[in-house]
Order: sequence, then structure tokens, then C-alpha cells
Amino acid sequence: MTQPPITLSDAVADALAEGRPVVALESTIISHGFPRPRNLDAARLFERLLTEAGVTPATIAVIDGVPRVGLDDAQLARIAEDTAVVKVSARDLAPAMVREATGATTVAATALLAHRAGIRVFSTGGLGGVHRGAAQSFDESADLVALAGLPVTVVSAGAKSILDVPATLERLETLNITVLGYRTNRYPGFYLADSGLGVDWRVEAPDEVVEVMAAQDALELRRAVLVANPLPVDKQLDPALHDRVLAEALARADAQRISGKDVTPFLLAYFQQHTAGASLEVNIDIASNNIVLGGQIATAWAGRAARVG
Ligand code: PSU
Ligand code: MN
Repeated sequence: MTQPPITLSDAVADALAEGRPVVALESTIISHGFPRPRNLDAARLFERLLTEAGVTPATIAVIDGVPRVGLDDAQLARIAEDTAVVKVSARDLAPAMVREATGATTVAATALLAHRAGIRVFSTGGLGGVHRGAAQSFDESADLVALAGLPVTVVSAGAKSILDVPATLERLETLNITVLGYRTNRYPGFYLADSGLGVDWRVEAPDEVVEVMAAQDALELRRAVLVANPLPVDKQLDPALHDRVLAEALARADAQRISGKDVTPFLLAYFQQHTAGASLEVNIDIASNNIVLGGQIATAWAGRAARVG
């Protein structure tokens, strides 16, 4: 077997070789989650939040058929600006490579490439999950199944509230994915601080997350740890606005027969257009909050590895 066909940036390769903290970042949120031109500012902000904390950012994407872990600014700009960039989930990686396509990776594809590169911590906004009406449509994000087979720690603000959150939590239970509430007993609802459901395990600090990761390794449980990190209540989207726009967005997606990988980008864009941009600001806050915490967890993980080897 040859080396995995993944290219690490020099910054990421050096940090990993020296045992310094690295956090993986996805790129679908940039290409399909946020509108241009705000998306490039957000992509740069996300990297800066890590760099300023002494953590190396590893934004992940497929550029001209090459899976890349760590992008330079021109590559980041390409993901943000080029309308031909496709959404790449785990199953799309191989054909995208063969066709020399340029694609932005979802949580599923990013977690896979991060793991192959040797990165343990990954921050995003909200996970994919079970869509409303999934009993008929069978629409469940590949993020869930991917995370069931990858020992990465993923910081998110829960599953997006556009989803069927109770069903998503049931699937996380079935798939044996560990869920930790970060300083909360409530499962966060992405745009909202509380989805209305609880979590069984609460942690108070990055060190506690790292202890759970180490215990999973000791048990050889090669599954994801989800750190559910709510937005502070004063920063969440207005719940009445949220509920009204969500109902409209779901009805519109249904009427327009939106399906497959287009569903999530459609719903997020609808939210942005019909909340006068408020959902976009909240979404950027959510991701920033998760990236800062991901940096702290990666730092604690690197510190632990230096102590215990
Ligand atoms: N979270 C966001 N914005 C996004 C996504 C997540 O705040 O755009 C993306 C992620 O890349 C996630 C994907 O993996 O949506 C899920 O898409 P789907 O439901 O098609 O699996
Ligand atoms: Mn889907």
C-alpha cells in the first residue's frame, strides 16, 4: 500500500511532528453554508482564532483532486469564491480525486481526512443528522455514520435545528457515539442554546474532555466523542423568529422537492435570507465559539500526550 494520497501543509505537518496542537476545520460551511463574500472573512477569522491561541488550523478540502489538510490563503479563497466547488462527503472523496475536482468537505469527509492525517480534534458549527420527515425520505446525514467509525473529537453546537433533533440523538445512541455537554446538561439546538432535550454526561473543562478521549482509547473504542457546546442564551437567534422561519423553510423545501445533498444548504440559505442575516451572524458566532473550545481541547490533548507519551 502506498502512502495515503493526502497532502498536509508544511504548518500542519510540522505541528503534528512536534506534538503541537492542531484543530481540523471543515470547508462545506465556507462554500455552501455561508454566502459570498462573507464566507471568506469567516474562513480567515476561524483560522485566526486558532493561530492567536497558539494552535495550528487545518482547514480541509479537495483542491484539483488532491485532498489537502491545511490550506494556504489562495486555496481558502478558491473554496470561498469559486461557484464550481462541489460539496464532498466521504463517499465523494474518491471520485473527486479521480476527476481532479475541487470540493469542500462535509463533517463526514473532513473527519475522515483529519483522522488519516493524525489530527484528533475537529470543530464545526452544527453536525448533520436525521432530517424531519426522515421516516419517509430516509434523509439522514452521512456525518452520523462516519463519526461512528472515527476516533475524532468533534466540537459542535449540537445538530442543526432544521433537523429532527430527538431522532438525531436516538441515532447517536444507536451508533455508540459519546456525547458530552460542555458546561450544560442540555443538548444545544444550534441556533438555539437548548434543543429541549438533555445529555447524560456533562463536562466542565477541556481537561475532562481529554480524559474521556484517553479512556476511549484505552478501551479501543474507535468512535467519535461529540462535545456539545451551546451558544450563550444572549447570543442565540430569537426563538419566535427561529420557529416561524423554520416552518416556512421546511414547507418551501418540500414544495420545491429539494432532496439529497441540496437540503441542508437550501435550508441554511433560506434562514439567512429570511432573518435579515441574523442567522448568519449567529452561525458565525456558533462556529467561532466551537473553534475556540476545540483549540483548548487540542492544547490539553497535546499537553497530555507530552506527559504520558
Ligand atoms: N454546519 C453549519 N453549516 C454547514 C454545515 C454544518 O453551520 O454548512 C454542513 C456540514 O458540512 C455538514 C453538512 O457536514 O452541512 C451536512 O450536510 P448533509 O445534511 O447533506 O449531510
Ligand atoms: Mn441528506
